[in-house]
Amino acid sequence: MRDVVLNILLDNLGHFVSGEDISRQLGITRAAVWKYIKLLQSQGYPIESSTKKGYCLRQVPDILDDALLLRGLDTSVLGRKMEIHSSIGSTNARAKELALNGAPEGTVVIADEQVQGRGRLGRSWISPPGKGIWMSVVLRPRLFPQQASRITIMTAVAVANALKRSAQIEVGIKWPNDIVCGGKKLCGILNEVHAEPQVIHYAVVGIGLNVNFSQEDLPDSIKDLATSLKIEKDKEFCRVDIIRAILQEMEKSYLQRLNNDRFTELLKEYEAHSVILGKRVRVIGIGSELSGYAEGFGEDGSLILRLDDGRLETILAGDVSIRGESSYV
Ligand code: BT5
Repeated sequence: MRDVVLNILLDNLGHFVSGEDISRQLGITRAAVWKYIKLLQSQGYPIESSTKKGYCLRQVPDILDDALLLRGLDTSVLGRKMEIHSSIGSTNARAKELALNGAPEGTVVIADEQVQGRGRLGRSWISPPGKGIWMSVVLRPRLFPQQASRITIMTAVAVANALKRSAQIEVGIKWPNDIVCGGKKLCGILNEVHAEPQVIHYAVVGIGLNVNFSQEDLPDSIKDLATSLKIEKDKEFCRVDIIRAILQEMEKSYLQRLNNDRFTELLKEYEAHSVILGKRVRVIGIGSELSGYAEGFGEDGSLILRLDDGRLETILAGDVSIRGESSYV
């Protein structure tokens, strides 16, 4: 009932609806309507009430609420089952737990805050409340384990397209798992796969996207390398709009472009966004480092590197980091 009241207010955003209209539509008393209005107000919805005119939702607040998220979400798989937490250790850890227990493909876990947000190789991901999108999606792709990097590629392209559509921002992709803007890291992707030699049981793809951090909000450890939508566009964004766009873009690619010939098309889009293609880069692995020109990307999501002696080396995404010759990109 609370969600229905919210939806009526959203349908009339910026306008008053009388308590009587709402009570008639829902078949509940005006006192009951008032109870839901008070509940919504206490949850952060800026609802104005007037004895004469009724109730008016002034604007859509930046609240992670499934009723808001599901409004206009036209996916058939991704986000059809959703868990939203105000605070959690890591959404990837939670999504893996759900996947192991048989959660359906497309299950999404979102948190306002992560207290143990994770990057790759045990690195940590800074995820304070209200500042970003910390989200994980359970997938059950029909891919061979050695093609698992395709999931990261698909997700990076989806995030880039979604940001263009919902935040009017052009971003670049830094292989294997970063989305960058102005040479700084805006978003990181963590793709964790549970597989046997021939089959992927599930993949959990985590997206950490900095949204409403101002420069002063960034902790010292990342202030020189990270950016946010707010820093880049000089305004705050409503996270649900961006989450919705990401899920829609991801689903399109996931269902149509991951397995078949159309992956080549996806790879072309990925290359068009790449900030390292044709550039000289350093590939830093565990205990090793290689330099060369980023010449292209393979069908399995690998990086093809032209070494100084002319040989081509194929680098799997796994556990490597990329740096420009003297900087992050
Ligand atoms: C990544 O790792 O870039 C993957 C990050 C994935 C985070 C999401 S949030 C939802 C889901 N749940 C999780 O627990 N994780 C996923 P990596 O390439 O290893 O980069 C990690 C490095 O990025 C750190 O060592 C820092 O230097 C930097 N970093 C940490 N927090 C950051 C932030 N908020 N913005 C930009 N850079 C950050």
